[in-house]
Amino acid sequence: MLTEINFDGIVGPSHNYAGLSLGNIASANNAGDPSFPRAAALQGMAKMRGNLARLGVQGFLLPLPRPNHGLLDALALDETTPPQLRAAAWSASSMWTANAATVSPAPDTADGRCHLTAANLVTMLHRAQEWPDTKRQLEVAFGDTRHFAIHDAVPPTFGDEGAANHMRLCESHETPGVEVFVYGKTGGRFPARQHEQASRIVARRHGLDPARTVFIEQNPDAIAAGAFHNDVVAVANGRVLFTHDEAFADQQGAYDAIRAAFPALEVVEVPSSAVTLQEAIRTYLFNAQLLTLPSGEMALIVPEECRESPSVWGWVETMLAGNGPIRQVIPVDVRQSMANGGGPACLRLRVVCDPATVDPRFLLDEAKADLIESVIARTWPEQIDPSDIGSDSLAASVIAARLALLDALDLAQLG
Ligand code: SUG
Repeated sequence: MLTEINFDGIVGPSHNYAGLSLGNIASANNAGDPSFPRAAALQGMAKMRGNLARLGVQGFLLPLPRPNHGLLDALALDETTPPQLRAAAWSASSMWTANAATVSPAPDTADGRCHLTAANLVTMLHRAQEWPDTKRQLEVAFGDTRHFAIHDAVPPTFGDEGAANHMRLCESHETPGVEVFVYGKTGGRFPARQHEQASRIVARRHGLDPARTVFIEQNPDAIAAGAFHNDVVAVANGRVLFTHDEAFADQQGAYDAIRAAFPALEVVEVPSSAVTLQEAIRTYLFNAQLLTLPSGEMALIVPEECRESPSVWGWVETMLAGNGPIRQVIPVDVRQSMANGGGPACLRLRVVCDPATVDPRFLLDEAKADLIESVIARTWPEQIDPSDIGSDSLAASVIAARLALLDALDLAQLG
């Protein structure tokens, strides 16, 4: 039985606010603030527990090794080096697993396996270091080569940000779906992180049927407003595309192109007159997990920030009073991640597969959630101030914390 499993990134012990992501408004606004890694990781665990209870299945991926000594050496740091360069090697950004890889489920691919391409994330230094370690972890979690194929990242300079710019529409997970790749064009005030050719390379590698593959341009105004990934302004699940009306360069053209490949498409569009692009980006209404519950109803898992916004919550209440496909809206507290521009959807990688084919060490149950939380509570730093980045004592404690988690989960091989 193929089912969708959300693999959430466990927030790493070096989680901090270094302002590393140009074009990510939250990251810029919170640069230099103290961070709270333990609280951050526990917020992520609470979200996972909620979805485990709702869906009966939940996966996770582990933090990558930080500080990254290979990167620190390569940067030849000295006292003249800007602090952001050092901070890059300390970033816990692998928590946003929507950027770990692009995933094409088995029914969509030519060889009938689920294909994953690690995202190169080349636009940002702190993210470009992720993919070799990410790929190593994917090869363990999805190591059964009868069911999975794991690819290297797309070569530079074609920026690829993984599932954050990829949506899948389907009638059921057992049947072929339509995969939608959203890319940006350079030239605006902020970087366009997803290159069209990267998306096309991923689609070809995965053996997707061109008749069921759609390529769409992001709205340059959305990128300029802070939608550095398409999943900040749109999310899809089943037959439903939930989107802001300024998400795509040609909004109607985008709907027409998707509908040509997927006639059952249902669009839930939020007009700018109800929620401005700026408010959508501030609250991350669209960086939501759109879930199909066992009852068949759809639920939207949104950040708490949405409930506090009169315009966003007003739209939500009006939407719920109607008879659209989204029947529940559930706020969750992921404020520590949000302060770096990562909402509920950034924190998860969706993999449609048979859970029995996944390495069980990456699947969560209540007992394992207790275990992970106890390691986090015992070993994750409570607070990191920007001036701590680079200190030997902090390095020792974040390295030890991660290794304690790997040990507890019998995954020391990733050390
Ligand atoms: O790549 N933030 C991440 C947020 C990623 C969100 N993911 C999705 N939308 N799918 C990024 O910009 C901030 C790190 C810092 O500034 O310290 C950061 O990397």
